[in-house]
Amino acid sequence: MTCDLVIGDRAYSSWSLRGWLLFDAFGIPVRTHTARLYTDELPHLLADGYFPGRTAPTMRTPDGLVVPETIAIAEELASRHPETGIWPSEPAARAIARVLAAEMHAGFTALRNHCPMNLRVSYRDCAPPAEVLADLARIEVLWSWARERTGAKGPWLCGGYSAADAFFAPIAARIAGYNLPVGDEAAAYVAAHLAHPSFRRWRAMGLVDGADQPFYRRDWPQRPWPGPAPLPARAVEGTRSENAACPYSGKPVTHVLKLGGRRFGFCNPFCRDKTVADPEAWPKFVALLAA
Ligand SMILES: N[C@@H](CCC(=O)N[C@@H](CS)C(=O)NCC(=O)O)C(=O)O
Repeated sequence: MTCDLVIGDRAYSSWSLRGWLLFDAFGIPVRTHTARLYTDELPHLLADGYFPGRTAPTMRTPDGLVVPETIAIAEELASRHPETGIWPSEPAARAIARVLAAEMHAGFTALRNHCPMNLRVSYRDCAPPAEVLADLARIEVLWSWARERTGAKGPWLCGGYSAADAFFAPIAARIAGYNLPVGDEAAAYVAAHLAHPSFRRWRAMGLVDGADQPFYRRDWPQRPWPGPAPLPARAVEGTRSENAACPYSGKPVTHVLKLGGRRFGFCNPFCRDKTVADPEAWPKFVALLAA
């Protein structure tokens, strides 16, 4: 029994990223349906069984309940899958994680408007105005407060990875993508997000699932993406590969990549290309590589 989740372009839709992380980072299976933003794809998709959803993400549960609004998706998934730790089990940490997610859901519009999420580039300098710096300062206050109050020792805000972290993943992506000025503690938190396996998988898909959206283009000077460098894979012609079956579906190979002189095959171009974008993000491909 698997939920459906309507999402927008992975490179740009920050709310879709949050919604999807609430599944992938907690091991909950999901079937995604992608609609390209700034087209009529989203209303069309949502008209087909997702009433009253209007935005991405919108979830439909296996029993047919439609849940739009990311904060509601978090609550509903946490109720249905309490064992996954979407919210921390310790009461104070849980309350704090909820405060963080709620403030993120409601706020930081200056930062969100000046720096729309774009996982395809990183800018050296985006000339952040005072309102953006004020949003950043508030975010750092919340992050430090959460760590101090919950006694979090690891990379995440309230102990283990929780919905609070899923909600702030797109902010971490913006800090990385726009080189926004933050202190050491926040910078380490951003680095943890960029290295998180689910985030890497989402970004790898976002790098290859459609053309660039002109709305997000900025003329600021660019720099390399500051996250983990991907292994140097590239797409190649032909179907010759050392594996006969796609590592993801088990179907026959139709598309191939080359990595370290070896050829690996997949059953469709998207799965090949998302693997080229970040080979180490995909456990089944890593297993194939190690074989
Ligand atoms: N408050 C909503 C915001 C969702 C949202 O604004 N999603 C954007 C994509 S990131 C969207 O669907 N935009 C298309 C539209 O509004 O028509 C949530 O928490 O899920």
